[in-house]
Amino acid sequence: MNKVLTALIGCAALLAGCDAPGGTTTQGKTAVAPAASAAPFAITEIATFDAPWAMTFLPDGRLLVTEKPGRLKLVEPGGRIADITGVPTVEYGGQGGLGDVVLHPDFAKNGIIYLSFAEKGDGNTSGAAVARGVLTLDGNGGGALSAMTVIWRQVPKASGNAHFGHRLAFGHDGKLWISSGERMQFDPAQDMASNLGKILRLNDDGSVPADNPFADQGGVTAQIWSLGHRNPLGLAFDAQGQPWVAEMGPKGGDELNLILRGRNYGWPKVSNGDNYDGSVIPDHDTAPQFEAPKISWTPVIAPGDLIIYSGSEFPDWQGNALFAGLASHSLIRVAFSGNEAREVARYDMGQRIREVEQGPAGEVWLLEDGAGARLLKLTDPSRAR
Ligand SMILES: [Ca+2]
Ligand SMILES: [Ca+2]
Repeated sequence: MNKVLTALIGCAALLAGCDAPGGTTTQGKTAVAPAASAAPFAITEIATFDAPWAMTFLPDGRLLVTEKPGRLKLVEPGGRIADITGVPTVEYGGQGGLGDVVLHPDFAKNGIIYLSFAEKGDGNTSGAAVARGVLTLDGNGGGALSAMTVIWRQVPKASGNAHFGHRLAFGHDGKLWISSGERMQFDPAQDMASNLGKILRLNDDGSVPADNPFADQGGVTAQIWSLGHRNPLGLAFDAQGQPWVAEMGPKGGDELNLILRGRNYGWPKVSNGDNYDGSVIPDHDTAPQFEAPKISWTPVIAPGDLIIYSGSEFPDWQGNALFAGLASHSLIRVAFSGNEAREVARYDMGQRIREVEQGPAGEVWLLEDGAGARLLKLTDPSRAR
């Protein structure tokens, strides 16, 4: 369709100023939603999908897009869509289904890709799993997966269909990092015999690196890099290789966390939000033994994804974090000063935003959420092309 929707809003039309530092601070910890910032980008609609969850770029500039019901799509930059066959069977429902897709760091040589998904267990249980296999493109615009093998599973599986997490990213260390949600079970996030509510670090084949903080304890404990997480849906590495995680809070208290080796981030013992039934969860400042978020948001932004931008299309954004905002219908930009972070812009996208990705030329790509969700490309309208 390639309809260009120029989304430039004159700064003068905004009472609250353009790109102003957002998030006035309340009680020294809670960022309040700032006024929407003027969007410095043009928006091009590329294609639409049924409940897309994630995307990643191939070296040739094409995109892989997952759809939660269990489909993997190959997308040309112009919008043509074809199917990739051989996707594992997924348990679709609620927040569960096909999740993330990432490439092996040596994909150009080995063709290996990774998928995360909700997997059915005994009775009415399910759990996140990660499989890897080889993607073969067929020359007709489509392709197939082969030798798909599950290399990781959540332990234990749980009932319900919430808080899988299951965001994947390769670190600068060449390791596969997985964000594992606590399945809305709360206490497993503090249980070292479970890998729920944790950030995990694995070798590319799913084995445990010998230098993990709890490697000598064996079992799933050895997979753990950090604990005390709720539903971490964004996972990205900064230029120094440090992992950052965006985490859905309960009623209030969405978090941006700098992930440090072996640390405990406190869920469900502390949160700057509270339970949905109104019962109080002590705030982070009452329990300094737990790592506090670098930003917490109340009202929530509902972060679905996170990247750290390094492109040339938007030079002013280099080194910034970009968040896909679900309930906030926004793209949120966060700037760093050392290891401190603050929201600097919030762009109203008018829809739930599920996923954000940086394109090959530094353009920013977004996936909306749900039925009929659009794939959008954001570019700088002032640049000649
Ligand atoms: Ca992605
Ligand atoms: Ca609280």
